[in-house]
Order: sequence, then structure tokens, then C-alpha cells
Amino acid sequence: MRRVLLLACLVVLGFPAPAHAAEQVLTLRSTHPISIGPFGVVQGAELIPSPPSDGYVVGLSATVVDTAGVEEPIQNVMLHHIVISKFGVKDYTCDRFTGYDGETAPAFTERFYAEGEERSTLQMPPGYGYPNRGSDRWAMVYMLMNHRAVADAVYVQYTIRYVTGQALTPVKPVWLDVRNCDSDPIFSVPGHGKRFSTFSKSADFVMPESGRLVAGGAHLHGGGLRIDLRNRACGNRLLYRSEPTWGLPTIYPILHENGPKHMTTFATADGIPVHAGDRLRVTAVYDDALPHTRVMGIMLVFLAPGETASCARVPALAADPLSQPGTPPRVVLPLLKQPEGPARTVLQTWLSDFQFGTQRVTVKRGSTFTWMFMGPSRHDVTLASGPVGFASPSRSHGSFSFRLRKPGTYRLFCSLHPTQMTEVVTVR
Ligand SMILES: [Cu+2]
Repeated sequence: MRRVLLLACLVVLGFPAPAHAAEQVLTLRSTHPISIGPFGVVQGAELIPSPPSDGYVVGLSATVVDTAGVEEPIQNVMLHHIVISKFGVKDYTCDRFTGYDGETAPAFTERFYAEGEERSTLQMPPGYGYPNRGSDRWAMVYMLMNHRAVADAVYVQYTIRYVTGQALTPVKPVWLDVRNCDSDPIFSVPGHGKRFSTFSKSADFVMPESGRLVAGGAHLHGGGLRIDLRNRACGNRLLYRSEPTWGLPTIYPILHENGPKHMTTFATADGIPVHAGDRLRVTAVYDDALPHTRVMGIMLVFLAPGETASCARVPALAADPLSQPGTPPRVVLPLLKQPEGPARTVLQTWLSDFQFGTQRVTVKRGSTFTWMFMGPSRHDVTLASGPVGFASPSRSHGSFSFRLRKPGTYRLFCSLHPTQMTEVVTVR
């Protein structure tokens, strides 16, 4: 109805009515079913269908469905991460990506949508859209986890609000990530602070052009408190803060520390002004009273390029109606398999399909321990519980070392094979 009124107004005002202007809702899904073994974690990248005509994306959300098209509840399959990007287009903030085994490659993919457990919905304010050509190709990176002891097969299904036959103000996706340009952009919170202590990680990005940020959202993991976007060039003032809402169900066995069920997002036609040369700083803040491993800090905002005054006023943003900020639950991950074999005093071991070489280790405080990745699958070393949170990248070869400075019992597992691969290191 509003669209009809708007068109009528345009005609009255003497603007030519756009030919066949329309907003459609397109529901598409990934081309092949994705198989996930019992309690398994799968990661992959593939090309996915995209809108077949020229237009603008004004809304986007994604979920996981079974082969019958029925949405999978988190009790079956947990959506760790989905990133959708435009293939063959340079990313705004990243020239090269570092791959899973440490190699780098040119970043020929523009990231414009992402979600995890918070299930983001991208919503542009009226009049703005992410331009897309019918000839553009979309790619998806996914990480899914099976919460059940039976194999499953799923599709990623995504719903696009798409406007054709009408010129909108184009926006560019600006991906701000405290571990940008890494294919697995994780870090770990040591978690050895007092109650209410925090751990922060930041990254800066210098804006190459002026414009207004008209929409955005963010991603944190379990233990996350907030993620801030500040403008260093304007007295470090806060441009936007995204906060988590907690309350996802705990699924047993606990394979992973739950993320938030929602992160606050914004959409503003006025836009948050930024100026060419401004140094933007994104800061992820986590609870530091418990270890939180393999966490992320990402904010994705959309820039409508155009002239702005330097340090122009930031408009008040409407409250996100879905946001109920609170403190993250305290979660201690259990080891799901008892480490086996005699306790050994060694300073290195290996990981292969699907075990740690030496599963019970005793070392002196201050020792540097090395894990060697023997493949053929990718594995990682991740602290489940213990004195200091740390985690290795997921690797199929190479090695990872960590200095064990604090005494105590380090319960370790592979986050990709949580029910199979465990190790315990006692540091005296
Ligand atoms: Cu593994």
C-alpha cells in the first residue's frame, strides 16, 4: 500500500514512474545437500544461486533446512557461521585472505552477509540497497555442527528481499573484524581475570572515502559483552555499539559454548557520517573471568558513499526491538571422551584422524608444548577448561606451540571432533 502511495506521489511531483518497480521475496537454497556426520562439524565453500536479474538486495536472512525443506532446530544442527559474498569482486577491507593452512590468496570475494547463532537479518533502511547484477555470482562459506549421534544432510536456505526496476541509493558492505582477512578469524580469551574483568581485542580501518553508514550488525561468541565501533579521528567517539541477547537452549552433550541468540542491529536512512581518512576502530569486549576459546569479533556495516562534513553529528538510532541485553551465562565445557594411556612427560605430540598421540601429559610450569598436525583431516587444539584459554588454528599439517606458564589441569579437545579427540595436560 505504501509503495502505491509513493508511486502516486512521484507521479504527482512530476517524476517519471519507474518501469515495473517491484520488491520480490526470493527464497533460494544451496545447490547440494551438505552431509554432517554424528556430532560432526563441517566447513566448506561453494557457489550458490543468486537473483537472476539486475536489482538491489534490501533484506537477507538465512537458515538451515533438511532435505524436505523443513527448518532444522538447533537441537539437530547448529549454524556456527554462514558468510555470503559476491564472487570475483574485491572485498572492501581485505585485499588478501589467509587460508586454513597459512597460505594467502587474493580476496576476490566481497563479503556482504554473515550470521552465526544470532541469526542476523539484514535490513536496509528505505531507499537503500546492495546492488546486484543478474550476472553476478554469489559464494557461501559455511560451518555447521551436528548435535545428534546420527548423520544428517541439510541445505542452507536464504530469503532475499529484492528490488528491481527502480534506482536505490547503492551501499557497499564494510566488514570490520578484529581478526580480519583470516579464513578462520578466531582468537581466544585467556579467562584468568577476576570476576567482572574484561578482555578486549581491537582493529583499525582507515576509511578510503566519505559517506554514511546506513545499516549494520555484529557477531560475538559465548562470553561476549559488546562490540563497539568508534571514530578515532573524532575524539574516539562511539558510532555504534552492538550488544548480545542470551538465552539459547543448552544442548547435551555440550559440544561448544553457545553464542548469543541475537545481536543488536541498526538501520537508519539518516546514516552515521564518516569521512575519508577517518580511522575507525572496532573493539570486541569479552568476559575474562572464564576462558572463551575460538571466539570472534566482527561488525558488518553498509556505507552509502557521498560527501559528509568531518566529524558531523551522529543521529540517534532507533532501539532494536529484539534486543534484551544481559550477562552471558557461565559455561564450562566438559571433555566428552576420557583421555587414555599412561601419563607421559613429553613436550610434543601429534594429532591425526581421530586422536591425540599422547593423551595424558605432565610437564613443568613454563614449558612450551608443541602439537604437530599429521592430517589427513584438519584438526585443532582447543582448551575446554583450565587455567588459560588458548586454541590453535585448524590445520591439516604444520605445528602449533603454546607456553604453559600457569600451573593446573588443561583439558584440551579438537573443536572439529569434540567427541573423539581429547588430551589432558597437567602443568606442575
Ligand atoms: Cu579433529
